Amino acid sequence: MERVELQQSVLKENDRIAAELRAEFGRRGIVCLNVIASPGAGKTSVLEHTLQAFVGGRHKVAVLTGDIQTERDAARLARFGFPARQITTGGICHLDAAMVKRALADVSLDGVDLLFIENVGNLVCPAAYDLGEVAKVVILSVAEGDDKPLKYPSIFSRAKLMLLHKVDLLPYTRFDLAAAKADARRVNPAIEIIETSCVGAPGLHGWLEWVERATGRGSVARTTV
Ligand SMILES: Nc1nc2c(ncn2[C@@H]2O[C@H](COP(=O)(O)OP(=O)(O)O)[C@@H](O)[C@H]2O)c(=O)[nH]1
Ligand SMILES: [Mg+2]
Repeated sequence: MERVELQQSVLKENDRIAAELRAEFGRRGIVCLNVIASPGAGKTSVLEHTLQAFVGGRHKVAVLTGDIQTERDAARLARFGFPARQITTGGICHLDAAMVKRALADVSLDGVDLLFIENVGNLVCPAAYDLGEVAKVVILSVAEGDDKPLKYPSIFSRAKLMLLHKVDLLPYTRFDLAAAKADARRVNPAIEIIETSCVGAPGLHGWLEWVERATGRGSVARTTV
């Protein structure tokens, strides 16, 4: 089989399992968000703060976290009392729907209404794999450079939301916020954009409100900054 044909058939099988997952999430009333970013952009940190914000609240959250090696992120995320499960891909640079399905076999989804999936740190491969999510969320930290939306258009064109993260670091970088937003909108005119920081202002309020809207209405209202 030609390489291209093989890739197409892998993606087709992935889409079939992702459709099963989406149907299952729909039946259970689970909003699934697939969080994608480079290594170190702040995926686990954002999810830690998010889980902390939901402790004792009306949502029952579960989280899957993908990494090539180590269970470290699951250990960080398990501290908040919600089910947290690591998927170790053993070298594969993205999560696929079959990995998510296998991991969920070990997680009780009873009552869960919000499922976060932290994808493997990578702006390229995870974009191609549907995991049954309601939305892909891309995190771009200001430490990475404002050229990323045009360099990695595939993930920015497929994401419903971009978090412009670590804005507390803006004074120490040459990151051009306006250019990054304009370029993200050039590849995806419908992308929503929220500025966030786990350290200083503006915190994660905008993101938490967005998540609330995603769960409350099952679809996500438009947010712009
Ligand atoms: N200054 C700053 N550092 C952050 C912020 N969010 C995360 N970090 C740091 O960025 C590093 C990578 O974060 P992590 O959540 O592990 O990133 P991941 O690899 O995308 O999961 C850690 O040292 C975090 O403390 C932020 O908003 N501002
Ligand atoms: Mg992480």
